[in-house]
Amino acid sequence: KNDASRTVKIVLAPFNGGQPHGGVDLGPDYMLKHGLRYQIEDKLKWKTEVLKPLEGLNLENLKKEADLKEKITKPTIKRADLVALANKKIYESCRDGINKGEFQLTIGGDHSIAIGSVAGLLSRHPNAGLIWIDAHADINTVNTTETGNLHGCPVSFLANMDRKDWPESFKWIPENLLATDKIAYIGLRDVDEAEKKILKDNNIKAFSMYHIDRFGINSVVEQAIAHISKGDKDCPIMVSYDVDAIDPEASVKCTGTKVDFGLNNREALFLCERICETGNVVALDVVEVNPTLGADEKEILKTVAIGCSIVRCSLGETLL
Ligand code: 4U7
Ligand code: MN
Ligand code: MN
Ligand code: MN
Repeated sequence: KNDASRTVKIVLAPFNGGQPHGGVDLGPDYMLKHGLRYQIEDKLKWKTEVLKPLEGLNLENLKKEADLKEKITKPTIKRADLVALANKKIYESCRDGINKGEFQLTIGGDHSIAIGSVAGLLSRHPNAGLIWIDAHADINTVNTTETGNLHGCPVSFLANMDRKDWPESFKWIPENLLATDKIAYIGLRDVDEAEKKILKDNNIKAFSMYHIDRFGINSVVEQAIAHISKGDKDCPIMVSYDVDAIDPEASVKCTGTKVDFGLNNREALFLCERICETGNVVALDVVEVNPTLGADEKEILKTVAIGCSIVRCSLGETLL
């Protein structure tokens, strides 16, 4: 439970190496400049502390070096060692830098950073369930990815899929971290064929936009919570929120892999409110905010603002 300490540890993960675009590393800066910390402290009365696990890494240099090398070697997954290194740092921060009862908020960065944040959370709460809110399933393995972009693969690493084919640099990820029956997806609408097979073969609970239209967002989130909690009313919950789950026309134009016909703004925030209402949310990622992909200030502001709203609603702002 989010107990009396009411402290949010904000883990900054300004990382863009899991996908091709620059700019997604500016997500944390923009959200903080939008007043996120003030909103959490003054409006919601939580204490905040900031952790910077990637400080001291020269990410842009390391990326250039990796890209130069990979021009020749053409590996099937891109910048693997860099993604592994950054995530190991995020993992260690989330594992060691956060105390019992404190809320883990990780701000990306591209979605590959969830390898570190979720692994860190699970090292402190091994029975936690994971709700993955996204247009995409992000469960490609090192063998199925067509793009080679590791932000499309984090769930496969967390669930230990195809481990024998992982680069050595990822082997710090604990083996029995996340069971596939502790995952529930919400918002899916762009899933690769190979990913569909993985979801099916592993019987993974996945609610697409179809299910939201069919049953309504309330029923979907209820089913997702029930599925990952497995009858434990105190089961810790982690939410990994990719803003591309939200409809581009509704608010999220500044993200690297936009997909039409997503969650509307109320559905997007209702999810956070309902999950918060359980009293069991222990961690949240907000990822894939890319302020450089906006056509104008207004588009940037809309995406950044809903990113901040996701955080506040997850901390209970709108619950009476
Ligand atoms: B995101 C994709 F092929 N599936 O693997 C891939 F469509 O974190 C997209 O959800 C991944 O934004 C999107 O590259 C990753 C593609
Ligand atoms: Mn996505
Ligand atoms: Mn994602
Ligand atoms: Mn995306």
